[in-house]
Amino acid sequence: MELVIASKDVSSWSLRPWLLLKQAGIPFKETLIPLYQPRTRERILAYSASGKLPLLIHNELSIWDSLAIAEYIAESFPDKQLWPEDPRDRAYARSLSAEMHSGFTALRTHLSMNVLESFPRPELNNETETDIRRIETIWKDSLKGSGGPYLFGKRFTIADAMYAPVVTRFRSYSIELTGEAKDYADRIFALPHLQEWIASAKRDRAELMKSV
Ligand SMILES: N[C@@H](CCC(=O)N[C@@H](CS)C(=O)NCC(=O)O)C(=O)O
Repeated sequence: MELVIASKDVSSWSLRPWLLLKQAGIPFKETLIPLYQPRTRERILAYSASGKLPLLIHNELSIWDSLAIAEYIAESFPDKQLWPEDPRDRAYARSLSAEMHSGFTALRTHLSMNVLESFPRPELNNETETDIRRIETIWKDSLKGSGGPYLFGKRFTIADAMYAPVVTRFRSYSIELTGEAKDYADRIFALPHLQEWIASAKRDRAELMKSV
């Protein structure tokens, strides 16, 4: 299994399936294509006609788009239970994941991911504030229903992977959370695999600086 990803500092879409595979303990080869370089587009197109990453290669099959990749991993490794077992919880987890995938445009625009940067809380428009509150509510409701520590209970699921980049965004932009949502964000941020991603982003940036 090979996962082709973009720059770890800013590619939130790459982080999602990468973290999912790591948390599930599924071995994979990682291929990194740095963004914003002269040959970036050409290199991505060599893997994906969509011109976007991440992309997963497995048994000569290419799967692109983070959510499609997550679904493929879940189907390929049913024993890992990457969606909740209960059909109602599963439907809810899929809804939350789809909402992250297709929504939160204001948050994605105004609080773009950069795991290596941190800023004082910026002034935000109403749409972004609404996105933040909605995510806080989603986390609190899910944790209340499941008992945590993850959104759907004891196992890290695709829903947790889909929201993991938001955890880093809230930290980068000093967005205060309360109660269970804060504890959840702290727990996800402390995951050794997320810390591994951030450390690797640091090394990649240092390498890139050396080469310019
Ligand atoms: N909906 C896609 C979005 C993928 C995406 O936008 N990827 C960015 C990196 S985070 C990319 O490949 N950008 C390269 C470009 O636009 O040239 C997914 O979920 O995978």
